[in-house]
Amino acid sequence: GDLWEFDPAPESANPYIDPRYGLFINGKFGAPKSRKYFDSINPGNEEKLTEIALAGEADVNAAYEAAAAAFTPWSKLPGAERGKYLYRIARLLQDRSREFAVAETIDGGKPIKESRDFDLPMAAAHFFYHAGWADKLDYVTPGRTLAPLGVVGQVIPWNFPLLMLAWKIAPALATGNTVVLKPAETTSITALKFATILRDAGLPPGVVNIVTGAGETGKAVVTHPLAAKVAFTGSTAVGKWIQHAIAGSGKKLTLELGGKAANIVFDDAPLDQAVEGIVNGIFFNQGHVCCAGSRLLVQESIADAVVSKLKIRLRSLRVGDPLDKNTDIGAINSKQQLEKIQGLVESGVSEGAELYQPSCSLPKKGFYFPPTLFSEVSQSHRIANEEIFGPVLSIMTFRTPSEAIEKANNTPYGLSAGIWSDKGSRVLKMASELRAGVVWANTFNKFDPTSPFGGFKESGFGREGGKQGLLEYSNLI
Ligand code: TXE
Repeated sequence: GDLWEFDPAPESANPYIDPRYGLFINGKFGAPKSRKYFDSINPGNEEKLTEIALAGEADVNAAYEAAAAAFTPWSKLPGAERGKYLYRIARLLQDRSREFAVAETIDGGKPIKESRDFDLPMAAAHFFYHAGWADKLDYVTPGRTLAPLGVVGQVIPWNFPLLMLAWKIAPALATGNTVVLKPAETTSITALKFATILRDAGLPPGVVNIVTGAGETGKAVVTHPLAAKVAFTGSTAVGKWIQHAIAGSGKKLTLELGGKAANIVFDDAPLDQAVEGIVNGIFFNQGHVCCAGSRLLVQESIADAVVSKLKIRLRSLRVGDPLDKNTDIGAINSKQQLEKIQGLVESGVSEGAELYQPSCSLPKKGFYFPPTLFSEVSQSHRIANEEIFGPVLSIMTFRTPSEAIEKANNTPYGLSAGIWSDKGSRVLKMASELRAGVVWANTFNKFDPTSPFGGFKESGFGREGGKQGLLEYSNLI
């Protein structure tokens, strides 16, 4: 830590990771006023990685004051100047992508091939895309322009730590806002490393402030009087709490919450391609994906064939060391999340669904869970209704398209869905009837900064990405 200015730090366990991280406020790292730190561990082997500052209310307040002071000069910069910073940030992320991918994988448990090939390139792509918008805000809605809101408070989850940061920070900066962001407590490292990129990009102090901690710190971020807007991605329970907590405050709010997406496979689908899509839909990132295809709805006539192909495919998935380039399923992010998955899987067995897990040897240390299928699932089972957020697929069948729609929509969530069919007219009709923010056809888990992402119903509201995402950070004038 060349950035460390206060407390003496212990020895580092990893060359990519500082032994202790402070808070990043007003362009500098510093000790929290609370003087408290918490341990961050590697979920792949349960070893301690680093110590992270626990921001209290006074720290969050200092971050907001820095962001408020930075707002006027930042928002008055010509858009092209703001764009230059975003381009620089994007290029620095590309330059350091290997280091960031390794840190993301050690800290969060996701396979290195995913952090290397997905998280890092997508995070850079979000900064490039929004860099291009910064001087074109007059073109978002012809005849009108976008005015920034002020300071935005952002709280993000642990499943795509750096990518969720990019989804939040890039549009906020492009539109001229300043930021106070809190990463999730189990995955703060890449956000803190990102602060060094901001410094290297020469971003003016206070434009982005990173405060770390758990729920109490999150509460202080979302309820702060200086927050003009709150953007949250996380559990539905916390999203609802935030909505109540800031009701009437005048803060703008976007929520991106949980999901229970249906992947719907018709008998005319290209089956092998569908099986790959189903596997990717539920096992990508250990199933820690809000839009994961966690319910498979398969047409009855092909159900046996699809289930047996899936079982064969599952036997070839490699579960284990997240840093191994061949790993398909890495570590579950935390002990708490592992226990949640185990509990829901037990409920599936006790409620009468049929469990399939290929035999695989899991590492002795670390949080691991094998790829899991449940067939004979009924709509009343907990595993058909609750977000498991793990590598567990619940399989149900349908006979007609209308039955598929009814079952797919039979959930309080509405984030995404997938349709597999050779028939274009069927795909279009289904897509118009599915109550989901994203509908994929003959593919799954495809993302792009140009495409707005967000939910229906209890999956939240507001869109991230595309030009709709810019409107969430602006007043249209
Ligand atoms: O989420 P939390 P948890 C779902 C998934 C998972 C479950 C629980 O089903 O199993 O939620 O995960 C911060 N005010 N998703 O408990 O608590 C917290 O510090 C403000 C789906 O980890 O919602 C973290 O930064 N902030 C989801 C962030 O909220 C608060 C991704 C998310 O943590 C807060 C994550 C409060 N009162 C979990 N309490 C998705 N949509 O992808 C906590 N936080």
